Amino acid sequence: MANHVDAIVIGAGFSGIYMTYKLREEGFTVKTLEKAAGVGGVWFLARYPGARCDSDSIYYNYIFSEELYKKWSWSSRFAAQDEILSYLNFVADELDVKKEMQFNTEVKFAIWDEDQTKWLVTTAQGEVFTATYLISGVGCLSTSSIPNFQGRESFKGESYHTGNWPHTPVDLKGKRVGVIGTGSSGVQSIPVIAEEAKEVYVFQRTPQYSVPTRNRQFTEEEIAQFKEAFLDAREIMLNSPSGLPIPRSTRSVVDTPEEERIAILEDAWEKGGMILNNAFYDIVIDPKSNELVSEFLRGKIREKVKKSDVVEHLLPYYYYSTKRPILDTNYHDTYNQDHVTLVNLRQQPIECITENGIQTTEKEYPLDIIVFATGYDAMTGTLLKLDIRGRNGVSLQEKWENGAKVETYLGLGLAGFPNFFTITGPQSPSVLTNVPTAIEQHVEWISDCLNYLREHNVKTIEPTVEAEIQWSKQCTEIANGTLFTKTESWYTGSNIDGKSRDFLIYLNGLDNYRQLCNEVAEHGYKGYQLQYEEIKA
Ligand code: NA7
Repeated sequence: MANHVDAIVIGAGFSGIYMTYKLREEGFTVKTLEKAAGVGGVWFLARYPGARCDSDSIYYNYIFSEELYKKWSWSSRFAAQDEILSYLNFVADELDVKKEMQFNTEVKFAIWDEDQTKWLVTTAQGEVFTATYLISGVGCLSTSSIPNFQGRESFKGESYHTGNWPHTPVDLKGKRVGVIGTGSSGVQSIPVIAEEAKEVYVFQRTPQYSVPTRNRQFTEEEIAQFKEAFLDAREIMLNSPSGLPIPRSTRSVVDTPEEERIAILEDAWEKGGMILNNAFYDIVIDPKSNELVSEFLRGKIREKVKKSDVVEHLLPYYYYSTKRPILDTNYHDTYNQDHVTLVNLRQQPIECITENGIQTTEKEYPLDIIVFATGYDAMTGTLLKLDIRGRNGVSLQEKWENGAKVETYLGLGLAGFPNFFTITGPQSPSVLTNVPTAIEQHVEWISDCLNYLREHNVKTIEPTVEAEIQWSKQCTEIANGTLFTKTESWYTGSNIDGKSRDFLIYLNGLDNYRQLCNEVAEHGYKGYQLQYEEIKA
């Protein structure tokens, strides 16, 4: 049948590229549908000034192929967006997967056809595809969010969201730029915007902890060393909780004598990157431990910010690391510059956006450009937008009660949605790991699963309701034993007005998770129900 394939993959980011390749190599026919004009996923879209990855670049890549790894060389410790996008294009070309991909193609509906046991996928352009399997590679942070500020449409200047930045340069020279939001995107972009703009106004709702990236260019010798050490590093990454070559810490903050604790924190601070938040095991478990680390980081902000009337507004009070840990280059130092103004929205909330700029309860800030660094409808936003309908026409919105009751099995599958898989779906380790490593684990597990189904003449696979309930309960219980659930963040969904609060990340580490997934497969897909083909005599 025309337009029928074994598997449709939605999205051509890190997940979609590898999933497409893996299935094609296993002899399945694949069609990958991507809304954007090229590969890259979030790295295609989030081109804001200063956009950079927060995992060391030598680990922020595919590790399934030694040959592929050794063909690419990162220029610096933390790669900028354009280099990551070049890398993803390089991989897609090396693996020759673009021929399976259709760009500028937005999936609108995916409906399970009970009689024909296949998915009917309709695009915004009106094309219809059918597939035995449907695989989501839409990522956890792909639906950008702009809060519903009154009067937004009336603004006469330019406005951009960091997650959907124009592909042509934005001229900031001589402009008055307002940035709303101080998450990773705001913290990365503000110092770079301040280098060009005439005036910068940062509209901050929550002050942030931040650790320096200590970004630097690699030498030829270092690059050769990384390639030499690849196999060892991969082994540790595959068996670590974070997917990075950082072993599980056994050190408690409170139980470490003060002098030693400070020395560890200072060392992590000097090294930069994600070392500090992984230095102790109880930072996000024990409030006392958390406070000691939080205070250490507040001390660093006090040292950096020279303006005494500004620094007090920049001191964070939430539990460190319960919002996504932030890495920066000169973020807090930026507030020492006279053309940079901090607006504390806790004291003067935004009332509305006017045709000239931003009106708070205290005054109007005239602006030429507004940058919305206001984040994403994370974890579930994109999936819920897709309109996926499983058995009996039940939509994902209905199943998840519009996000109020999100349940999955392993973050990989959904009861009532046969032959549907979610790469880094809700309730998998996803964003609390080095995401490419988590993606590889899911892609390989899904590919093995499809092979098993083919070999065993299985027509459909889907989780049982019981397995889903148990898994969701387990994820919630683990999360409730931490401080994550006590903070307003995109991890909990509280960044989106009206979104239900839920913590949708499996927190026991990628190493334990990998083992659980392997056990499920080894036991003939325990927790799933399988429907077999009728074998004709
Ligand atoms: P984040 O981390 O969700 O940050 C969004 C920021 O926008 C954050 O400072 C929010 O303040 C602020 N925000 C959101 N809504 C509002 C309203 N209504 N008013 C004022 N300020 C608001 O998104 P990012 O893009 O920075 O980072 C997301 C991930 O992308 C990042 O972790 C990387 O993995 C890549 P709040 O803290 O909620 O008070």
